[in-house]
Amino acid sequence: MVLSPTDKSNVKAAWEKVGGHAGDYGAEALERMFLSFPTTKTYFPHFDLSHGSAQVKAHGKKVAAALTLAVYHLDDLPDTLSALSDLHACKLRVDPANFKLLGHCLLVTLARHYPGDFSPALQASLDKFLSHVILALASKYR
Ligand code: HEG
Repeated sequence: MVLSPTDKSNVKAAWEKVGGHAGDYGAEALERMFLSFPTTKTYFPHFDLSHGSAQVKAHGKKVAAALTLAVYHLDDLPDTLSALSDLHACKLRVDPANFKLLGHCLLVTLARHYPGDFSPALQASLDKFLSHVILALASKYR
């Protein structure tokens, strides 16, 4: 599975539209993940996970910043996300199955905020992008 030139331009255009909302959408995706897939909460025992939590907002910004970096390094994702993969694999010990759950929640969040843009073709491009990010994040697990 490779990102075609169309996928790349779809992803870049969508992320440009997200612009300064990236942190908020990251936090919304996290809230959706915690509510829809409660086992993911076990990795955040030290967080206040209630609606509007400052910790979730701050974490949403960090996740969004990593995704922004990824959008600018679409041809180089494993290297770009190598340290983050190492952190999740060796230190945080997050089961990589959880990455898909957050990816799903990110898609739902974008679909909700951009219903007019969210064509099946854009969904496919974003889904491919997130799959590549997830693959890169999982790379240090073996
Ligand atoms: Mg992870 C920390 C990105 C999925 C659990 N995550 C982080 C950090 C980033 C990040 C940028 C901060 C790293 C740092 O402080 O240097 N996470 C990230 C991405 C994705 C992801 C891009 C998937 C798209 N993370 C993820 C999932 C879980 C998880 C699915 C668990 C269900 N992340 C996790 C935890 C921390 C981070 C527990 C540490 C939080 C803290 O204590 O501040």
